[in-house]
Amino acid sequence: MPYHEFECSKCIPERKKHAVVKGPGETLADALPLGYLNTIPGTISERGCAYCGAKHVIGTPMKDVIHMSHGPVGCTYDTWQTKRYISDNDNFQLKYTYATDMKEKHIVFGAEKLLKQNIIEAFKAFPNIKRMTLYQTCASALIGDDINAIADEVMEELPDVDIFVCNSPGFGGPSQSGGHHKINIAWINQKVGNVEPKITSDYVINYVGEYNIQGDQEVMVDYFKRMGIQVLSTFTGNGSYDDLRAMHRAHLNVLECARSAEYICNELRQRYGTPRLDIDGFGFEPLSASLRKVAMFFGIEERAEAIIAEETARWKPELDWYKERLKGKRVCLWPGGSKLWHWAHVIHAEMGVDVVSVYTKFGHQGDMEKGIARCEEGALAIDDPNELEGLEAMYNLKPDVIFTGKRPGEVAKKIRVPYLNAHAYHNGPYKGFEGWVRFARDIYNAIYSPIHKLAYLDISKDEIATDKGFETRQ
Ligand code: CFM
Repeated sequence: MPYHEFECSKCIPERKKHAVVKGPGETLADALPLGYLNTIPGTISERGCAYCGAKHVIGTPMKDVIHMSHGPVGCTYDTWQTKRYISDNDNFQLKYTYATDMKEKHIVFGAEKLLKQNIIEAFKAFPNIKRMTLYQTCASALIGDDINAIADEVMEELPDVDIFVCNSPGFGGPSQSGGHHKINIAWINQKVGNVEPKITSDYVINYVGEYNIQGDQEVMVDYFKRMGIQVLSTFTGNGSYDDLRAMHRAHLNVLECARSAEYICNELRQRYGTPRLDIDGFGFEPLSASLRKVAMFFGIEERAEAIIAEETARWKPELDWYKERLKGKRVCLWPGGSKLWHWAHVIHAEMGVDVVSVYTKFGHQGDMEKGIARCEEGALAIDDPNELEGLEAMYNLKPDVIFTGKRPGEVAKKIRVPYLNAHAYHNGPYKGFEGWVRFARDIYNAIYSPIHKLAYLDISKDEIATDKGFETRQ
């Protein structure tokens, strides 16, 4: 499997081993792109930082919590702008964002007083909310503010509140993935085991590594409920702080995104003996297999079969309608982490598209290994690409659509490549049987939308767009 050298990155020799082309009959052992390394200075990586991974990916989907960043106000920006992890409490966690707003003078004189004042002010402003997560940022970590001590002080003064402290400043890992790890471990160390839940079923799970993007969690929890399973907590989409303190009482951890949340599952297994079962909510076959696996664990197979039969009968004809029209379309599958392997094979098998490239911004080599194993021969696999590499790949591969985030997505639009939001989705949820059809519909609309014709229209000329292309106005 030859490494692929980008023309635009010839001047950055460190990039040489970060991309490969999947050759015919080659084994993954021949060459895997390097991965999960420190970002190379000068490549203008599009990764997030370890604070972002901890707070914006895993912390803030928790719904009944004030999420406070101790740092400059800009660090909270993502909360409002780019995330779509909705919740059934009127999206409290998405509506507000909190920062201590550190300035230069705090760097000189310290910001612990400022932090305490902010915490108390936030609890006063929202008297119904008694839980808080507190995040270290680069600025407050560098000056050595002791946020644990302040949290303890406040909890002593206000006995009805509970505060979780996350020490994952931006520089604390090669990418957001380092932050995932830190918050997983911090949560189990500080909070799990502190609350005793009410058990209402013989079958009790934690649903882990699921962030309720546009309602994914609600779709999946509905299946579990129909099977008679109690979902004790969701780590963390639409999840409740106190439910997540009771994770130790589940019989099984059902793990969706292994990239971001396998750490807590592994710890729960070690400390409490709870088994981990990896599942996949994307795609009819993987989802059916997942429901079967969960059911098999509890010996309730017939309940899973009933749901699979009902949902497949309802949604499969629609999926096939889209598959017919998407066959052979060329796709670049360019998400952040685990979606390259969650999606690569199943979109080919169930929607007929060909995956001509996979990339991951912060995945580990194991993620890349799975992604490459599941995409088409000849596909280009890239670790932590920069904008110019992405552009070069699109010019060479000429995809019909790319699945990626909104920043690279805007770049794609500029060269008239349709893009679909792989992170926050367009019209999600994408999980579940219905969700998978929604995904297919979004792909179909992205590729066939007449808007692309208009995008090519040069309004300085006297042209109109028609079904057959462009014609001169009469
Ligand atoms: Fe897991 Fe995620 Fe992902 Fe991820 Fe993410 Fe995300 Fe993603 Mo954006 S936890 S690794 S850090 S599936 S936020 S919900 S879409 S890059 S592929």
